[in-house]
Amino acid sequence: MSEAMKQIPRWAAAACGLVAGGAGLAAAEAAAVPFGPRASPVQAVGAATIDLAPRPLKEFAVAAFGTADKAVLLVGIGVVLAVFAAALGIAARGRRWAAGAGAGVLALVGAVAAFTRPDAGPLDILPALVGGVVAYVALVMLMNAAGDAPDAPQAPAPEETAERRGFDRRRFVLIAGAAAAASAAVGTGAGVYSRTSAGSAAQSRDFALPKPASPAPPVPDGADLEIEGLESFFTPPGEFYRIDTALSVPRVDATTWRLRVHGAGVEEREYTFPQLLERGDIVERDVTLACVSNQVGGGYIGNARWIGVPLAELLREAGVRPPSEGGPADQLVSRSDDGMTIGTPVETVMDGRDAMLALGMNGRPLAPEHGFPVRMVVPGLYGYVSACKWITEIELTTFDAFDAYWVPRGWAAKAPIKLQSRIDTPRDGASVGEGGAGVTIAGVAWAQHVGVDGVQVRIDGGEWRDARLAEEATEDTWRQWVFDWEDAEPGEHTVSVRAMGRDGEVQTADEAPPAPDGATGHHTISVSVG
Ligand SMILES: Nc1nc2c(c(=O)[nH]1)N[C@H]1C(S)=C(S)[C@@H](COP(=O)(O)O)O[C@H]1N2
Ligand SMILES: [Mo]
Repeated sequence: MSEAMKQIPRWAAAACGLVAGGAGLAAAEAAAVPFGPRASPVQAVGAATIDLAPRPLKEFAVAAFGTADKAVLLVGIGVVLAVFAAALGIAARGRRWAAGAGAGVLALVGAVAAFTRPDAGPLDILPALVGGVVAYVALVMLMNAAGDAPDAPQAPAPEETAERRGFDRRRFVLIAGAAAAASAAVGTGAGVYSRTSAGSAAQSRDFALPKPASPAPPVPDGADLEIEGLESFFTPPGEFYRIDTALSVPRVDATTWRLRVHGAGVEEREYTFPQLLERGDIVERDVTLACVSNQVGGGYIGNARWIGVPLAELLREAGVRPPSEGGPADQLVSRSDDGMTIGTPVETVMDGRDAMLALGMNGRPLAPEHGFPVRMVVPGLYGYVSACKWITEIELTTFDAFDAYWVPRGWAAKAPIKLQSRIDTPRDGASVGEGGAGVTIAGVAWAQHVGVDGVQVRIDGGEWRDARLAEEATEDTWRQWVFDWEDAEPGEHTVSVRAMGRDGEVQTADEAPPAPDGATGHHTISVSVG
């Protein structure tokens, strides 16, 4: 008696595993619907992977995949899951206990990931458990239906059993196909439902932004040079970079949202969203946000018009004094709906700059991915030490007493934005200036809350030559510049840029990576002049 007569072919067993894994996944997604997208075991495992990943891996992911890093992670989890499920199907031939053990492992991984999320409740383990049970039951039923003999692989099966159980390829493909289709329908339905109806019911973004008591200073005409290939002064909303650890965008209900302010030297307060909207001290400001992970020449920087509550005012109301006035707290820790923690110096937030609790961006309520309903914005500090999205809590504490999320992961606790400049046009590697005409080189420079006073360009390591600066909007925004390269000779050239801060700093040539507190070096491109 051959193995094949009591066990189905390996490919069919692998297919059973895949289909059963898919059924478990679909069931888990459906079971997660009442808890919101974050309770999905896949999301939880992804989020846990992000938190556990060592810094070099995260840097690699951001550098290699940019904002698609999360999609790549989810696909990776899917591939691992598929390989595991297929192997499980093969292992379960004639050994149903293996099906149970494998499904149990998957359920456990999902449940542990869900339960250890900072925003998790005990019920969040349910979807993973449901998924595990469904995967097990589906695998056993599929293999039985396919004619695999359970639990008797060693002893040769009697003749008639083998005949009765003979593997029918056509019937198997039909059954497995139907099961796969049903899982796909349930899984897709659950995903669509939690992203649309459930998600949008929980938050309404159609409210009117308040009129600012203090409008943004007008942007001078000459602030935007309007040169082709040069990023516009205001980053187009759809192009504003997005960086966060949230695998699915938190959907926060503004009607039940609260901001709790508490900690050392504070009279504890709670604010509702309408209370913030109705305040009389709303400000509107243009601020250029930058990410510490931005490489020299990179695009994790954007300029927007923000409207919100002046943070220093709100803190003073609650009795907060900065350390320079004897306040006991030197660190403001903001917490978000998804558990992120961000630490900001209290002194910086209260030194007179336009730190705010932003309610709107570019004349509209915040988009969900940019922190709806409320986020922090502090001119001059990298996002990971200032720009908490989906903020729900502000705690006054000390840098000694608490490390925010990124600090134990190797990033600096304090991180002012570094003086930087970027060449936007021409692009690195471009062929330019055909026919001996001059070449327009243009870009942006930034030194938030200091101001940019000069930009210089250097061709082929020669003399630094002054670029022409666009009008300055404010010292909290980036500044465009242009250099007319009239004496461009045909051939290959390198072009570098550096900026000068209003405080006299000259942008360093020393190259440093983004970690631990921001990249330095000159943005340098190669061009070929025709
Ligand atoms: N809740 C939360 N807020 C966050 C982050 C995050 O991961 N979670 N990332 C920070 C980082 S690193 C940056 S650079 C900015 C980016 O803001 P944006 O996505 O709106 O451009 O948000 C900050 N706020
Ligand atoms: Mo960032």
